[in-house]
Amino acid sequence: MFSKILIANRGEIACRIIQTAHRMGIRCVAVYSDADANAHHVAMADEAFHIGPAPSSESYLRGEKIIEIAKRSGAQAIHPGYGFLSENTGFAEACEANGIVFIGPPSSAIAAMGSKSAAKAIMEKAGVPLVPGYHGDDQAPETLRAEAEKCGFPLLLKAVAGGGGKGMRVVENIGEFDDALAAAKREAKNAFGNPDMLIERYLTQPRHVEIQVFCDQSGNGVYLAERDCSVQRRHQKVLEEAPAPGLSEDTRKAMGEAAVKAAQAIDYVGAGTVEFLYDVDGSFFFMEMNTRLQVEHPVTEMVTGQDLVEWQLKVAWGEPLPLEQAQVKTRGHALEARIYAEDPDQDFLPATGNLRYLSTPDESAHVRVDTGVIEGDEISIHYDPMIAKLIVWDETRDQAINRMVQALEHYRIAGVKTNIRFLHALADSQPFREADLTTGFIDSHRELLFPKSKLDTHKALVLAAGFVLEERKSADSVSTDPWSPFGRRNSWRVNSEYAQPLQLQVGDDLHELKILEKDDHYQVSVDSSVYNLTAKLDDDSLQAVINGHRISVHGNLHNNQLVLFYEGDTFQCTLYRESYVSDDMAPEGGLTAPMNGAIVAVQAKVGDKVTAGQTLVIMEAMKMEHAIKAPTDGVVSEIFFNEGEQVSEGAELIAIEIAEANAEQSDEEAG
Ligand code: MV4
Repeated sequence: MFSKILIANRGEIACRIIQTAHRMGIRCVAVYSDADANAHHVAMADEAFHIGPAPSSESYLRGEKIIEIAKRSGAQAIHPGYGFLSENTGFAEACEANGIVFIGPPSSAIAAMGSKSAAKAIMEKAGVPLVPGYHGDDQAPETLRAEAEKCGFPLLLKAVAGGGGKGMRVVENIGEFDDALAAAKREAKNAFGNPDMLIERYLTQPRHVEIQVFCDQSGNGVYLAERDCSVQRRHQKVLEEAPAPGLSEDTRKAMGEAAVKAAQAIDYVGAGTVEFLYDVDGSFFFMEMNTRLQVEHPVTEMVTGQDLVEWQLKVAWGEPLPLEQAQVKTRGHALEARIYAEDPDQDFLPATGNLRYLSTPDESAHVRVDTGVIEGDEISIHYDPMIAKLIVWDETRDQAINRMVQALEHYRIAGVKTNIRFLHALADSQPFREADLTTGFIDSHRELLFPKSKLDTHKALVLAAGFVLEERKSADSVSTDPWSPFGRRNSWRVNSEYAQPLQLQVGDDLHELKILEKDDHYQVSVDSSVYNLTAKLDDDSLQAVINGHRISVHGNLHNNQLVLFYEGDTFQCTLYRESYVSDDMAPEGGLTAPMNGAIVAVQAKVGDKVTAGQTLVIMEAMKMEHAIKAPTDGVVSEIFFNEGEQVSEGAELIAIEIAEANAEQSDEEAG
């Protein structure tokens, strides 16, 4: 077996490969860009080499540099993961030429699947079912038109050089054909530099079912069950599962055998995936073959009990396949959800930012988390916005869905927008539970997938108040720093005579809460409603009872931003608190800091005329902003602190000459 390999990738897949390699006693060399110097895959590897700036084209796509590092470090093989160099014939060839094993198929097999029409010709010869249509070289418009009529409508024009859903056009009838063909050719020429088209009968409600295949270097091949990846959005997979619901044993076997034939037709070696369109009537047709380990391979691992990276390493080393076809068994059902940094409410715009709070579900025989990030990591613009893959397993599909729903509720992220809520709604939806799967799933069920919040606003606000009050209490009791704002109890302490104001902003709405502390509970008023609240915070977990209803939420308070997590949903608000400078605290004509804290903003300058109640200074203390307001009308005569400075409770912030004095003074001057 190899003793040292290089992983030419980053993120979760690099980590996943290192994990198996280490379990097998193989040393791992990582490579990293500027953006990944502190990445988890680098920390996990036995050694790592810097390869360039953040953009992939200057780092993870630099094949020659990576091969040079493999040689320099003594790595005998390169695992390309998925994406980047994984399906690059030139890179596979360069590895071969430099005496380094490319952990993947021979470059000729990658090349054979590069063109759609060539791939179809190979598959046709091997007896793999194809969607009826035309994939010939004669691209004369008359020929294509005649083939279209033979094929029937609706039909699909596909760019020979296209892939992943790019360069496709549906044609409903012969009257549309000539214009559609001309437009499709123009698009294909622009996008791929090749205008050639193939014609296929258009399946209106297909499912995406793919077969995991494996071949060794002696030409043996097996299939490891199938995956249903029908739930996609713009040709991006969202949820994947194994096995495919409702597939008959006969179809499974026929599809598996067709996939192995497809792989053997191109002298395949290693892990590959043959994608099929599966039609409602049980028929299936070759779509394309992916010549790499795929993102969704874990669902296959969960149902077969096999480690596909281990298989890849064994096959690349020259060992035979670990199992024969008859020994490949599946058990139960697995689902994978891809957790992305994106905003479902803004048409899934990719999101960036710092993962300032990250809490993942506990891993077990039922729950697996494949990720390459930890709390505090940055999700940057440079790479794929996938944060993690959440994989669950159980005996039945229904139980697996319950596991997924629960695990998504235990996946909590603050600092970066994610699709977790969307995934939760999707997995928990009736049509998904009923396995009503087609490639149009997300578009057909939009109304279910963007649900209303599970918490009503009042309840959420009361929970937010409970979280803030309890967090402050625990901070009080642990603080030993005399300068810590939490060490000073008097200014924030809620007491029975004094209704503590708390301002929470949710979106554009500012809510004013009043909190009274009673012997064993709080009374929280929101608008004209009053709620009895008891709350107990343990780390990030809040147990609250609101008017006799016990609710458990998790939360994260960062500066004055609070995020609460509840049943897969998040609730966000910003905390503000009015200062309560009372007459006895404020020296005559001036105002003082009500607590230890920092000056965030000074909103007046010397000589300004101010009116009572006008905000003059904003302080930040105890993770909240406090508006310090003028106690009287007057003129600012002196400002004692600048923005950014720390002040102690009681320190004078601003001196104000009160209005009457000012008026007298002017009179004198005038007189
Ligand atoms: C099709 C099809 C219907 N009929 N071919 C999209 C990606 C590309 N690899 C093939 N695709 C399709 N080919 C025929 N003859 C529908 C799709 C398709 C699709 C396929 C799999 C998963 C999601 C999809 C979403 C839209 C369209």
